Amino acid sequence: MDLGKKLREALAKLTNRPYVDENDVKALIKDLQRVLISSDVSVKLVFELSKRIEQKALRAEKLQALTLKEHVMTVVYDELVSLMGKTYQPRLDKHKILVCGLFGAGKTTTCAKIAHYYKTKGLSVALVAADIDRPAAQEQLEQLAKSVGSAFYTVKGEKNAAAIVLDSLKKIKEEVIIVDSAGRSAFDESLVGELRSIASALKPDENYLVISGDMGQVAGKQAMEFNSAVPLSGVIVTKMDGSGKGGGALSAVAASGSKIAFVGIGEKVNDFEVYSSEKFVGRLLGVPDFEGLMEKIKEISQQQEQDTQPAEMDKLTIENFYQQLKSVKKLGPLGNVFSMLGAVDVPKDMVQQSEQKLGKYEAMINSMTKAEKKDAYIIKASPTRIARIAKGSGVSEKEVKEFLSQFEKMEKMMGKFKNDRGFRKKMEKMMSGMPKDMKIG
Ligand SMILES: Nc1nc2c(ncn2[C@@H]2O[C@H](COP(=O)(O)OP(=O)(O)OP(=O)(O)O)[C@@H](O)[C@H]2O)c(=O)[nH]1
Ligand SMILES: [Mg+2]
Repeated sequence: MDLGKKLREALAKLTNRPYVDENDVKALIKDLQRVLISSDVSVKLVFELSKRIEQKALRAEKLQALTLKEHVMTVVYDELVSLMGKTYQPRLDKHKILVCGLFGAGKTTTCAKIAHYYKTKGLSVALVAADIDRPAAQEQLEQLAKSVGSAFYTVKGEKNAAAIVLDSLKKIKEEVIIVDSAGRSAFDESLVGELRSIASALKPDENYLVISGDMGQVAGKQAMEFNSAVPLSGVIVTKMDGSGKGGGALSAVAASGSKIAFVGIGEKVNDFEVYSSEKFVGRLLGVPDFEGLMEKIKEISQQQEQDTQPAEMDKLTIENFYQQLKSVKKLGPLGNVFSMLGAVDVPKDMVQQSEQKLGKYEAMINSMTKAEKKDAYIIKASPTRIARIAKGSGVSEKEVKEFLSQFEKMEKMMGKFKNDRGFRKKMEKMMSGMPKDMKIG
């Protein structure tokens, strides 16, 4: 999604820096504003969001163990999550659902998607075609019902939607009942009248409004209009796969006070998800489990603060490099770590190569003696040591040499930070340099 790429680029500017200060945070906020407004998030919401980010990021107490950078990332994440609404919990018992919306929003497709969702949860499902405007609409739903394996009900030729519902209710034995209704080109009295009469026949437990994500912030106004006519229990935002305005639609619906229940992310029946703002924002930022990752970073840095006496870090040795290597591994798949560190959209094969490389580093280090781990130069000076380590770790001698020269580079980088600003900051610098340094040259 476009919004995601732009957001990741904006955050990368921040995360690529070894340290961040107030100006960096302000620049980030400007970038965020531009990105969000271009995705049709309302200016008012963006303005409120930036004010809160600025306040929290620069003024509020940050958690002890977090650097300013991590703190800012967390604040941005939290604020985006609350901008994009809450996480929905669909009921999993016997119930009746009414699906409404304007022309072409994706109602009929969505009915089939909901049916499929409940089938996979082990419930029996009935689809009811109450779109009386076009015979083709009933056939479309009938086909879809077949493909998801759910029951199908309608009354062919009946021109009263409520009558179709009443007739179907008499026959239906299934646990979840989903009623598809007719759209209109605009929200008007005739639509309201029809929906009210369907609702009084069906007495729905859930009333979902379907809105296409490409409506952008207009989705908020539409949700309010429908909600005042037939109280909604949630909004389903479709076509999130194809729209650069999906973020605008979600934030506007959330701001209108409606819940976002599900999102449609494609044309197929399983291109459908229960809505989770955490998941949505995590994906936008390229870190699916953002909270988990932050949590781990925090734990590791706390641990390291306890473990490391600054004196030990005056010199980088293979031994303490190995400790750091292990810390990086604890953060989880490298792809996630890269995006956290601001290496935006690193190609998959490069992530894989780096994973392999880390694995090889580890094997090589495991084949080194204690003395070698303390002083890498004794390896460099001795072809027999190089040969032994290569053999012991199953890599080529060339790879051992490459590792040593890589190590030397890192050592130099560390030297620049001699006048200690704390171990964690050094490590951070090293880690943010890592994706580049690990390119296989
Ligand atoms: N890419 C994408 N296409 C979707 C999604 N949901 C629905 N569509 C497509 O949107 C078009 C309209 O979908 P329908 O389900 O027929 O919409 P509707 O609201 O029932 O339309 P009317 O009954 O004519 O008002 C179809 O081509 C669907 O395949 C989605 O989440 N992603
Ligand atoms: Mg339809």
